[in-house]
Amino acid sequence: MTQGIRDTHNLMRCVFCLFCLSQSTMNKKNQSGKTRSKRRIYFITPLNPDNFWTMQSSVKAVGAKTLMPNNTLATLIALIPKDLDIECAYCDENIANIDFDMDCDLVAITGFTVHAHRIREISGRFREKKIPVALGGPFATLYPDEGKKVSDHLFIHEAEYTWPRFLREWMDGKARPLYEQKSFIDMADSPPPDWSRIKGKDYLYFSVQTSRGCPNNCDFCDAIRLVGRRYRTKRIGQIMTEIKNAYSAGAETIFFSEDNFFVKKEFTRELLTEIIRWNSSLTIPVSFAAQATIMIGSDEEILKLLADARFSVVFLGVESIRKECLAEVNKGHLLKYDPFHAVTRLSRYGILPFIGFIVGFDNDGPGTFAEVEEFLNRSGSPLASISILNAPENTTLYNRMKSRGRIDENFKGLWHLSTNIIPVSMSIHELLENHRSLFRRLYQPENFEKRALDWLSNIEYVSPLYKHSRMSFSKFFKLFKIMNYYLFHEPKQVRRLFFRMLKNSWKMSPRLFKKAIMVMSQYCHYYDFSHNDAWQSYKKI
Ligand code: B12
Ligand code: SF4
Repeated sequence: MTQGIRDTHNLMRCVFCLFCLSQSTMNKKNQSGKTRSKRRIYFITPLNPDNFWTMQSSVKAVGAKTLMPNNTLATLIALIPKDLDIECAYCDENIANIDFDMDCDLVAITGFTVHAHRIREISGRFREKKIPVALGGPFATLYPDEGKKVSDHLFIHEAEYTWPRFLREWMDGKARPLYEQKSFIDMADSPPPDWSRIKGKDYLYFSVQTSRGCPNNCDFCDAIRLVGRRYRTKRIGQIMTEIKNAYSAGAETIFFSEDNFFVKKEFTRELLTEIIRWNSSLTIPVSFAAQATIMIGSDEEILKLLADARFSVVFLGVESIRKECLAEVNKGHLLKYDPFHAVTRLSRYGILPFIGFIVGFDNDGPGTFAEVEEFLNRSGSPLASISILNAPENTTLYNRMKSRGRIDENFKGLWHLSTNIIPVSMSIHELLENHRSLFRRLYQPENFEKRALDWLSNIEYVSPLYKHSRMSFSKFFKLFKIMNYYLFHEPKQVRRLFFRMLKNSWKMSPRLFKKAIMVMSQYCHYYDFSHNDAWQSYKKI
């Protein structure tokens, strides 16, 4: 389906929605005294603070507004029982301003710890107007005492069962202040997200969640407190429906929204086989991205399936190349895999390893930064995210650091700029300075260029399944926009690098040209982030 047709489809859906909203059957008085036919819930995703993960430059370069739409709210909307007279208003604050005068009966907010400040502000504004607030998500679940203060209805853990129950009670005027899901839900009961309120072209990626839970137990991780250690998957048919829905809503790249995509081989193999069947039949296929541990690099069969399914990027949690660092935080499960092999194998299949490193372990030292740089150069890895070890509250790491008097009670959740751990292997100043200068060195145009060309020349397999696929008009337009971005937003040396990369990749092979564009669409984010103002204020965080 072309972007144009998809847009028309979305527009028709919007018009249809407005028509529905205007139908007045049983008019009720709402809290503001106005007359409306149905109860209205205003769903809000708070603004992301400026941080590495907003990938703002890559987003801007392709003309989108933010990285990806919120899976959570789209899931909550899909969970509204059809027999209840409820209508929805929706705001992703990363796309549009919140309408604080919205005529609504309830505000539903989601958010991570990084959103805590904004959640407080938004909730305060609506509660001042006597509009009740429902709050759920990682912040609400991990900090319930804080959550209670800023909401009227707090949701702890997953809400597939509690949200519909709440809605019925709320309609009957019997809603309670606390809804807690005590056991993990069956993923078969999580419905496909309802994307009808978003515009595909506002987003760089779409998200589809295939599983929850991770069997590992890393000391610094709060994901397992949210979703548990039992790996629970959706059914393959369910996932394929979600993928197809995302495609119809305008997705060009789908990001699998789970902490660890590769846990059970049988499941991953079956899912990838289905994706290949579907994607290779499309004239304009989609690309995929996911997060996984380096275990994925140990399986040649899965790597080929990933390439055939059209995975362009895998966020690969290497974390550290010092074994003692991994052991220190209970990441022993990674010790049996060689990160160098994982990275280079992924690259051989033309999949960009977007490597996740963490620095600031007790077993790190001033030499760590050069080791990371050497690893990336040697493995020909163009892109890596380097974060600083943090100890989120109530994790094993937090408790350990706390008992040693090494916690600076100021957890901001911005792992790329600050830490709440008082380091032992170097001073905090040394850690932050070394981290920052490593980031800068890595993304200097000439250093990046060498790694990027190495990565391209290491590619051995490009799936033949998409030989006859077409580039959509929208993709073509994006290429034009990326070019525009480099021409008008980047300094001369970066601009020149862009054109050199296009020329050199074309010379290597026209098939590598598209890969070079993909890498370059990401690089601008890394370059800009390493020169971003956020770093200027990191000492104050
Ligand atoms: C996809 C994802 C991302 C995407 C962003 C997706 C987006 N647009 O929101 C990317 C890759 C960009 C990302 C970035 C980051 N992420 Co992230 N991410 C995830 C991931 C893997 C899945 C989230 C998801 O889609 N869930 C699917 C939905 C359906 O589930 P849910 O949100 O939990 O919602 C359910 C319930 O919580 C509840 N619920 C939620 N909200 C509400 C609201 C109401 C009113 C109700 C009733 C119920 C309810 O109902 C839902 C259905 O059960 C989670 C891991 C995880 N296991 O959850 C981490 C996770 C949420 N991320 C995390 C972190 C730390 C980050 C970063 C800060 C990373 C960093 N270190 O710098 C950045 C911040 C980005 C930013 N927003 O600025 C942490 C959050 C921990 C915390 N204490 O807040 C998690 C848990 C991962 C972890 N390892 O700890 N992330
Ligand atoms: S592998 Fe990732 S999601 Fe799993 S426990 Fe470790 S940090 Fe958390």
